[in-house]
Amino acid sequence: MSYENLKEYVTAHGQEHLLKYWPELSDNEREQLAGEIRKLDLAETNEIFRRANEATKVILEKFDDDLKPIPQTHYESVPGLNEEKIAEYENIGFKEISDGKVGVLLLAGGQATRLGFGHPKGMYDVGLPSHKTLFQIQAERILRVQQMAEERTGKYGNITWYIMTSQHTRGPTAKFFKDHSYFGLNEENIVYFEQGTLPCFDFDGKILLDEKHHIASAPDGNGGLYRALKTQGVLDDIKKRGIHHLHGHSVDNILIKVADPVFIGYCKSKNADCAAKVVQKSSPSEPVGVVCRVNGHYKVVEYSELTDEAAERRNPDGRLTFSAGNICNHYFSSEFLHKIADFERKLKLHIAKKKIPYVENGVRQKPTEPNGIKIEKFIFDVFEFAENFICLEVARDVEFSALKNADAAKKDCPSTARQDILNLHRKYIREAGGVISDDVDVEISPLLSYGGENLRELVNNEVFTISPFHLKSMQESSNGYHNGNH
Ligand code: UD2
Repeated sequence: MSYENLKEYVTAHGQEHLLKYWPELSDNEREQLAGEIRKLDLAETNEIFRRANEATKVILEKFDDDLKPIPQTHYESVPGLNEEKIAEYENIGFKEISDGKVGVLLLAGGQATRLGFGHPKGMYDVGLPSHKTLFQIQAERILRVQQMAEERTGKYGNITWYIMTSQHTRGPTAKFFKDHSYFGLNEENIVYFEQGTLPCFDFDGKILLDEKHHIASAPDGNGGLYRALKTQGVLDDIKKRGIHHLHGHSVDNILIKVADPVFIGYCKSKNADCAAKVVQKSSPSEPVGVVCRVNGHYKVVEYSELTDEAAERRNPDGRLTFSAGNICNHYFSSEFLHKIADFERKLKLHIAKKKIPYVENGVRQKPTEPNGIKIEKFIFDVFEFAENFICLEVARDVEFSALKNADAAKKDCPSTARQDILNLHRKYIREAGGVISDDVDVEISPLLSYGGENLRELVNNEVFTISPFHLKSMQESSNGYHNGNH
């Protein structure tokens, strides 16, 4: 595209300011800027701004009459299920794993801004005795669950790990995995893909320049998953490998049961196309979104959208009526993901007002107040397109502890993540007959135990006194990484 064509193109879409500094740019800089502009479909970009802006203009209506909890027929709770039922789901899940029909979609494109860590969040070490990072813990859970499935079914199957990165996290993530020999996983079963970006705008819809020759942009939110699956060839890969079930979750939940056979088995047995794991809200005012039905459609309703009456409403058994707290832990059938790809352009857009560096009078400014907007898509906004959406409630102390903030916040931070996993492991040790007091910290390697199994022989009647202590698998004690692949 010549300069004239470029100028015509941006002018036709009201974005001519993007070329304001053109005369001052070097050839390389001109090439970069022209490339970035060419990559944008400006008609679509302007439409995205319009749609996102429209969504915020709608007066925040409190849902009330239209709001219903998830019907009992579509909701089960792991703490409320008997052992036989859990074993039944688990066996179904193990069979799917052994048949190679299970994949994991890891959402690892976030920038970890609140945590204040300059690297992908999965590289974070919360200070466990082993100093394993979130990525390593998750990799080892995959290894262990593959092994358990083989023990149960007599057949070995691989889980494919699809890791969604963003422009900032792709390089360091791939390098980290390589530098750590893929934590014992087979490199072929790890597939990185990159989510897209959206330009940042001022409040009037003008695209901001981050530098004279560079457009300000940000990842398109974890709902960018659906477009990326299509554009990056992941849907084709899922088809090629014959994967039927995808477990999608955030990178920052240290207790995540990766590729959970119980969840997979539950979803398969109910023929679900989309599902969410939820935890019970701890109190009516806890600021989490709840999964519920609005006008017959499944949705996550933000706490700010609930009236106080709805937030405090209780069932006859005393439980909160709207208690299904969303934890970014989802199931998708591969068919559903293929279907969504066709209408992901209709996904709701969310606006966040942010302080976005911009260029003024040729100088890059770092604003102290929000000066523009970032637009994001959310992973859960596809619930309403599901034909058979179901929920599985899980115990918070067993399955959910998110790492969001630095320790100063005292909440959802490295200290709480570390304490939550150590508390859970103390519980597992006690359940297996071990003796451990609350001031003794023992970390159980995921290579040894995925969810408290496999411990009795090792810990029954053992008194734990050394703290901190790392209880490892045999292979781990004898060598570096255990390679669980065949
Ligand atoms: C997410 C959920 C929220 C609740 C909470 C629990 C969404 C939209 N919100 O909120 O309902 O369940 O988690 O912990 O799911 N990510 C990307 N690309 C992006 C942005 C985020 O991959 O552009 C990843 C991020 O790396 C993380 C996950 O998505 O693994 C959740 O993102 P977040 O931490 O920004 O979401 P949060 O805590 O606001």
